[in-house]
Amino acid sequence: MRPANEALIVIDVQNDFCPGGALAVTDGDQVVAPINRMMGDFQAVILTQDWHPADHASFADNHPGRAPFEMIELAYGPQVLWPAHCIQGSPGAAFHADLHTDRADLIIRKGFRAQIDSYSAFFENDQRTVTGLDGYLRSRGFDSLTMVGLATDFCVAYSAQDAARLGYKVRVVESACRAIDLDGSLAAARKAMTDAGVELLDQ
Ligand code: VGL
Ligand code: ZN
Repeated sequence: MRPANEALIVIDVQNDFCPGGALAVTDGDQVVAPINRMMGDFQAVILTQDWHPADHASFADNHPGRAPFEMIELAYGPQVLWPAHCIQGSPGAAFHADLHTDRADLIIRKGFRAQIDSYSAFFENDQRTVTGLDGYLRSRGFDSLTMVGLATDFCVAYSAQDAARLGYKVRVVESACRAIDLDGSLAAARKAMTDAGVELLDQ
């Protein structure tokens, strides 16, 4: 068992990011078994859940004439347009059925404001709006975080970098993550995480 200052943060292991989902990550479902095993080693488990309203500004459908994976400019800067995914209350937004969600102390939802996307579990994409996770973790005394889940190069990478900037010791276990890998985004995310002081581990 790992010490009491360490928490496992499980990012977005939801149906829409798994094979057959609206924004399927290749082999996304392969993270479930290793994550379930890792849960047994940690005293605290926190899940994040991407949770968008249907009119979310990150959905290509809400920008006539635009297609998924194009870039647009929103009030806070550049934003990738995604296929509609993880719509609040939909089956795609539910956790993968085999994920041991009963182990979670906290489920934190993100991306619920129509005008702001939120890759990170700490700050939305405007880099100012907080989710509240930092306060929760600090008040429970966690200073060391292990991150796993989907997708390596978006929500995991943004969460890991924000956590490192906030002063946490951060590890990402890559064997329990899978990437979208859009135009080299995985290589860029790995470099950005390493530069931010995040430790990348195989297992
Ligand atoms: C994610 C794109 C859009 C993720 C969420 O979980 O990595 N990526 N929404
Ligand atoms: Zn999303």
